[in-house]
Amino acid sequence: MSLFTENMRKVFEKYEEIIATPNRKTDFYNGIFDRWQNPVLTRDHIPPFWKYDLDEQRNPYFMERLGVNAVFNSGAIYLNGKYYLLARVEGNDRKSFFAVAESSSGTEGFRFWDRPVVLPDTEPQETNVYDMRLTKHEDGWIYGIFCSESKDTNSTELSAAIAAAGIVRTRDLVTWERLPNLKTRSPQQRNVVLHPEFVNGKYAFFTRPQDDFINTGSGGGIGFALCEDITRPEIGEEIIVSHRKYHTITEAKNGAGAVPIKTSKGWIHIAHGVRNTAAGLRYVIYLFVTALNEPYRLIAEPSGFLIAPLGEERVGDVSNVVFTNGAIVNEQNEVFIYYGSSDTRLHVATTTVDKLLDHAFNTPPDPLRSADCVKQRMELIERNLKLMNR
Ligand code: BGC
Ligand code: BMA
Repeated sequence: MSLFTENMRKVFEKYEEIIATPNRKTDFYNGIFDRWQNPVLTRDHIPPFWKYDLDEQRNPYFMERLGVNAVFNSGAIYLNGKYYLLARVEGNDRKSFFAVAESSSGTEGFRFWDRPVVLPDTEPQETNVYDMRLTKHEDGWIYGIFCSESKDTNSTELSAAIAAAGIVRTRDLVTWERLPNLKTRSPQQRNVVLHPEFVNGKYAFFTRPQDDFINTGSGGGIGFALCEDITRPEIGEEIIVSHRKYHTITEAKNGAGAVPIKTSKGWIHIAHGVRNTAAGLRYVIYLFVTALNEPYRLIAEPSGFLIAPLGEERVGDVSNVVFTNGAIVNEQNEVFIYYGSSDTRLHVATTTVDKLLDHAFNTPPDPLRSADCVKQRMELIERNLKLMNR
């Protein structure tokens, strides 16, 4: 066997091994959700034929020609009993693209389809695309809303960029129709999510109005706005649903994550909050609930984070980050929250709709000051001490 053939065999073997690796819950416990041992997608899940030239003449050393650096923040959708992830795949060249991976369990065995998604290239100034949210809309389409990033040519700074919300739709995750980017009053838009139902007969978007590419400036908060015509997408005033707050997990910014989950008690939102630290931005995942008939009206926001970076999740290309843009609920009301860690890999946390609602309505809101937080905790401790006969 030639060295080429031998190396190719090894690479394909390792790839199959990775996909076949069973996953199991870790012993992490907080009663709210379970963490799993292995990430569900990593760069090692990328099919070797996306990276290597398999032609021995052209690639005698069996080298990677187009490496993949990371697989992380993924949209998610449940179709015909299968779990689909619309992953953010980042090449060694730092550009991201989208690809569909499929599993029958939701916690393991995710395999990418043979070809990544080829988006219609309708925005000539667009440099990068990432973080797609997949919405199964009541109009019958599956929409993908993603960040469409372009260079800010009005700035002299090389890295200045503009983020807008790109929109595509599909019936099968194979053929994608691209609509114009969303027009909003805010100069920057990231983390836009399409609500799955019409609100007052209109398309409804969760947004994140922002003044600057990184800093929210005077803007910020998770917004909400209506749109008349999705094929000429434009929104007017954005009202704030979940605010940024001083000295909380959302102080620097926050943004919608997974598509809202409909329950008997309201819409569950799984979002992210960011604070700034001496070590850079820290991203955590938090949860809030909005009213069933008024999905823009906050009815519960338990204090603190739901998921924060832990152990190995803390380290990666952009350390101290967990980020979600996709969750799935199956027929058993089990919830699969897919979250990227440190812009490097994708994990799953599992729970149930009932547990998330219990957490949402029975964890008290953040009282915003240490003194009040101690009071809140003392009530819990005193009640428990009585139960413990102390
Ligand atoms: C990166 C994103 C990041 C954003 C803001 C983009 O260029 O690709 O991952 O969220 O900058 O930092
Ligand atoms: C953002 C997101 C994510 C990323 C995070 C941390 O603003 O849009 O893509 O995970 O920053 O880099």
